[in-house]
Amino acid sequence: MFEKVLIANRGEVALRIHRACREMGIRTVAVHSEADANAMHVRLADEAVCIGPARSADSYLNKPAIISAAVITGADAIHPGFGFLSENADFAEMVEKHGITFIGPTVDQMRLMGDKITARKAAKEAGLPITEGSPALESVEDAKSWAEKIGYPIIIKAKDGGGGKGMKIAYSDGDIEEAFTMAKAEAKASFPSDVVYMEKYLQHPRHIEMQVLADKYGNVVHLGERDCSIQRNNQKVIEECPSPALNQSQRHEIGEIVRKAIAKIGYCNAGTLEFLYENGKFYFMEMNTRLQVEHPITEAITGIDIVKEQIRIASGAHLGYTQEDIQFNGHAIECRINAEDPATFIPCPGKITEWHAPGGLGVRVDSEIYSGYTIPPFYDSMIAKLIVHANTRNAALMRLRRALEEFVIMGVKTTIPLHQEIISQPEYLDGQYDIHWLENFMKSIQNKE
Ligand code: MV4
Repeated sequence: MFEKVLIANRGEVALRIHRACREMGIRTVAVHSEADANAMHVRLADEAVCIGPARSADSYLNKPAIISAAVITGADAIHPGFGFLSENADFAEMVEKHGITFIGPTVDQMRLMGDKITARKAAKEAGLPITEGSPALESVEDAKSWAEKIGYPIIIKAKDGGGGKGMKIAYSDGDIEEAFTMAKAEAKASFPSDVVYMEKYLQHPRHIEMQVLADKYGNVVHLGERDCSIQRNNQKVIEECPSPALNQSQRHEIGEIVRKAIAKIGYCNAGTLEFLYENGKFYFMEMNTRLQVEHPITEAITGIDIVKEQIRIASGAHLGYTQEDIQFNGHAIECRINAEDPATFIPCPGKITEWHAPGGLGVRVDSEIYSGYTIPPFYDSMIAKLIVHANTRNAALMRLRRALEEFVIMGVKTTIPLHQEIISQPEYLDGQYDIHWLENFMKSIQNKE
């Protein structure tokens, strides 16, 4: 097992990784920007190294500075968390070249899944259900002929995309030229490559993702699904598991398909397969080769510590259990609490003058915040995750309502009132929502005012 792990991240996930390491008897190295010297995980880590100025590009994305910090402190592994360098294959390659273990899949697996065209090909060959799609599009004419073949509506996406940037929808032949040109221009501005491709566009899907764990010896388990359809601007807002849309046999069916596919691809460590789900069918979208923000709801219903498993797997341990050993207990829901105006989503950094987190049975709060902490304006506005777990979905909803009521955060605006609104809507209570529900709901309340 590793003796010392460097945590290449900030915020609540840095603290989450520190906690896993501590419980495994592993020493921790925090890295931080000049703006994060007072962060909780920096205080708790055994050692801390300042890696640069506030701007992420100068610190949390500064590969040589992070690797130097690992070398200087003698860390034998780096956990990248999520965001920042967590899916950067070049970084993982540099880490490994320095004789340090990257806690994640192999560099080749990261490259395969990072390119959406090769990821789709690998997924299809491994037996995953997928939308009709094209290879790289060469020209407007090429795009038109693929759209004819696939049938409208279609969506054009960037090969290096993900998270929604640069996607353009076309409903007919007349939309193609603009969609193709705009998608390519946005890809060129945002990503290393301006290559784009096309898929059949699904108009009212849910976003359902499957969590997997795989060791280096071909053992694979799935930890069930998470329904992440409650989102806005490609930012998830509330996630839950199990999905209200699936029954036990559908879960088992997609779970086995995913398990076989992951084994065939030879993927190792934790991963998430994102699907769109419409009319009872799954369609593979992309695979995230990292820990996800919403991993705690899966931990709640399975009892498995996903971060510890990532570390164990990276150190060469065997999974040590099979699919039959995984039990799904009850229902879990996560609310992402952001320091934002709940109506406009404009970030609201500043000093937390008062902080009281809810507690009690089945309540987990993952946050770096403490009373008197000042949220810096340079990073993501998520300041806490509230996770509730109970025997049934209804009991989890009641628990979530009371936990949100107990939460006290003073000094900055937060999205807590938005969460309270969402979870009192009949559609949410019935589990009747798709990926567009929240944006439509927000529009409807703005029109009333
Ligand atoms: C789609 C889609 C409909 N059909 N692909 C958005 C993020 C990126 N990962 C892929 N996305 C989508 N791809 C096809 N073929 C709709 C979306 C989409 C979406 C997906 C999941 C969660 C929220 C979303 C919001 C808008 C669009």
